[in-house]
Amino acid sequence: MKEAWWKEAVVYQIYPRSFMDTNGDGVGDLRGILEKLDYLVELGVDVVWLCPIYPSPNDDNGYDISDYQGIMAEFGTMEDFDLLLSEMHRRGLKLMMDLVVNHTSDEHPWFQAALRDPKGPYRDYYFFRDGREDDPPNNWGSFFGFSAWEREPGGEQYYLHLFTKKQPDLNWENPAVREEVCRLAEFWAKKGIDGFRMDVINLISKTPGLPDLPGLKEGEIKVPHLYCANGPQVHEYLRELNRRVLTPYSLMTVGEMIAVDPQKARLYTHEDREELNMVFTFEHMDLDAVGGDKWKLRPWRLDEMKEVFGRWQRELAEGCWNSLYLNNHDQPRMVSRYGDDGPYRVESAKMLATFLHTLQGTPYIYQGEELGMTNIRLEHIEDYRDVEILNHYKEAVEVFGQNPNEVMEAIYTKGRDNARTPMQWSDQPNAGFTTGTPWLAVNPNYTVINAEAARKDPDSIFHYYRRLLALRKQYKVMVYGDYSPVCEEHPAVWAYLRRYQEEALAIVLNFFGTPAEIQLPEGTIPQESTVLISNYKDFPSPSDHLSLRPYEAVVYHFHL
Ligand code: ISL
Ligand code: CA
Repeated sequence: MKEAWWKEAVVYQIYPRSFMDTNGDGVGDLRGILEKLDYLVELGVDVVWLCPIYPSPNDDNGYDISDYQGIMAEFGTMEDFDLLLSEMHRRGLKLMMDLVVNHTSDEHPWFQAALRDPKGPYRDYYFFRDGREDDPPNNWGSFFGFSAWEREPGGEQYYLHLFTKKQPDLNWENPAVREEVCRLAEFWAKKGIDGFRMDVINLISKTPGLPDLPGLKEGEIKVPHLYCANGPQVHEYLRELNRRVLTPYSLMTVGEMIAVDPQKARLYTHEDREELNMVFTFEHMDLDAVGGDKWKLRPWRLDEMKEVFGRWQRELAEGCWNSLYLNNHDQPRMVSRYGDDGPYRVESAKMLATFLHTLQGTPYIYQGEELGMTNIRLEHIEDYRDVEILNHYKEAVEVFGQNPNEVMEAIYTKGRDNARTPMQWSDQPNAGFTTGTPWLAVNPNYTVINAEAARKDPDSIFHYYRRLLALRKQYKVMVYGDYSPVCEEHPAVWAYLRRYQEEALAIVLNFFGTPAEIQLPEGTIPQESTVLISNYKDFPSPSDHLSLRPYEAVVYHFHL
């Protein structure tokens, strides 16, 4: 096992729009992040990943970029950015920027030039194709509903957009596009940033010819994973970027990847291949969806979670590395989804934290997770801001005639705005996030769930995270240890061992709100073990037979 700083790091993800507003316009900003750096230091994280902060029409909140080398006016200026970066470095924090280069905004000068001049050099930066009669060029659907093709304004052709129609896909087959990407990545690298989180980066190589998906009915459309994910040239493109920018500037990288399994992830992350450090998988995120359709709800199952995590832990153990997350700006709140956001909110949030921070990989904390922030239910569809939610509602209700109440239920469970409500800093109006009107509703539970209260309470989820992060610094086994499950078939308890050099951990987690008993093989947890952390005031002493309370989590440590 090769040791590396980014394997030992814990990353904190900031959604700048919702983090902290300092000028009362209801939108978070860079000065707000600056104000809260000491909070992050107190928590003990090492790296901050900033969701996009570049100029953007905000059709998809910054994931539609119109200038890759500027700062969104709402968020501040380049001076603010430079100050933020140097203040981060002064505190020992590293900065990871979001690199969104599968697509640009339709308001990006490249796309505007492509529209203006169909014969000019920018046309081939994108995918423009003729339609078929009155239909789009093929049967591909966008990730956000409706066709992946839009007729160009005032022109004859269609352009491809795997996300919203304001996010035209870049054509990476064009060497000029790859050149631009290297240049803009290098612009930030030269400023001294420490890494990139790469948005849907395995979609950059499309199957040549953009063929129709097989097996669809006349007029039917579908997201074309088969022809847009892990395409023929993706590794070549990533290696080029790695050779020219990532390695020369020693950047930490994580690629967000739709439709990867561990075998594919090995190709992206193996240390000898010089592509990326790690990927964000979706396999565990898909376990409460029917057929990969996030809006078709089904309950997640512990056995399936164990199977997915176990497989990733095992398959990436040699020469590769995992990222570990249970929520982000695209996913519902972890405590609402996998724990209990009612009576056992605190216990279950701590249990889930224990889980993530005791697996092999680099953990990612999404803002507010350390407070146990929860999902939200807003009464009217008009109260929502996320383009994915709004498009889905429109398509589901208007095109497919689904029952609006059922559609709203799915939005309450899965919608991205669950994660995007403003950070809850205090019990002051608007949770201390803004003195103005927040761009998205604040969760009314801020009076109880907020950073100020959490910092004062030694038993809070916040302080539990601090302890977990401190333990990772102290015990290498927590970072590098291998993963071996124990009693994998247990219906309620997730138990596993980690071993590294002379040290071992035994982790036992009750994933449900009812008491659970577990009989471990003899000697699994030796008598002389000590407890590193647990989420109740007392804990079961080392034994092969454990009785666990609801959502109880215990980490035992012993020497081999
Ligand atoms: O949000 C999702 C879960 O349903 C996905 O469909 C999501 O769009 C996918 O995870 C890709 O996400 C990334 O790229 C999108 C952007 O909207 C997301 O915020 C970003 O994380 C397009 O840039
Ligand atoms: Ca602001």
